[in-house]
Amino acid sequence: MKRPFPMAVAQLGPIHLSDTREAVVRRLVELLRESHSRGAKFVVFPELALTTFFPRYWMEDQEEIDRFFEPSMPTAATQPLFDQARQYGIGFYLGYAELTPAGEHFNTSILVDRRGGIAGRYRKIHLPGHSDHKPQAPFQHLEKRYFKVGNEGFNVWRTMDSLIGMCICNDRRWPETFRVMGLQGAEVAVLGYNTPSHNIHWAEPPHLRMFHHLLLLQAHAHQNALWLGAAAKCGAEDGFHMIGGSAIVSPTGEIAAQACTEDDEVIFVNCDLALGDTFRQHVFNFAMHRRPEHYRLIVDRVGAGEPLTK
Ligand code: CDV
Repeated sequence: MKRPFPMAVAQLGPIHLSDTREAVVRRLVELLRESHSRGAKFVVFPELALTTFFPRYWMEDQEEIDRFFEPSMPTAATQPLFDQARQYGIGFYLGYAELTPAGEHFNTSILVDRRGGIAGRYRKIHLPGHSDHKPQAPFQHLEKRYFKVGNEGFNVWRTMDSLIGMCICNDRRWPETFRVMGLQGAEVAVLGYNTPSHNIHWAEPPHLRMFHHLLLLQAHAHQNALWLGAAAKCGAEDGFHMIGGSAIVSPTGEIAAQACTEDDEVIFVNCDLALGDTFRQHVFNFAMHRRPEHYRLIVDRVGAGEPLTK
């Protein structure tokens, strides 16, 4: 029997330094309206969806840095998004920069249920980039400077008739992100990303950014038998270009929908969660086929200082 999970991914085009939160939220509400008109019951927005990708800028003044952070959620500026989503009966994933009451800074995402309640929170674990100033580089990637490493793990939430896991951007490059979700029975994994087209650390051919992005989504979705929704913020923000390629990937590993612009764009799939059940019962039946005790043998040999090569 089919188990429909109608999911939209709402890609964002550039957000410039001069754009206000209010203007950005109006764009998010418009994307929500289009998702609703296409039948979506859940929408995935990007990482740091309320501001420009500010880790590209070196800043020293903490007040200046904190202007990119949200001290609570919803804020006055984001309330219209929560209100409209509740009216439509749509849940969503939203990425933003979180400033806690204790003064900690995280790169965070939340799951908001169809009644407008916050059902889950994730704080980014795999922070990329550097913490020092690289004045010779064309731009900075200062996530290690502006954020603390997430301290709440990779969880899966039972909400909106599904089991949903969250991660953020660079987390999608690591197999353990999705395996930890898969081991908890995740049926859907969602993520937002800001992926600069150019690598400031080495002369990576630019086409590899999109190739690896899609390769990873497809492999993780299939190996963990889940639907995956990935939303980009993309295009040139004040001249700094980031890839698009927002996608919805099926547990078969196939791309069911993919954005074709670098602008605000909605893609939609009426995902059938039962398709994931099929893979979980057969090829990716973890209890039946996984042999962690054999991986343990290797870990023990490393611990005992034994050479691993024969
Ligand atoms: N925002 C990110 O986490 N970006 C990384 C870049 C730096 C490689 C990414 O994985 O897309």
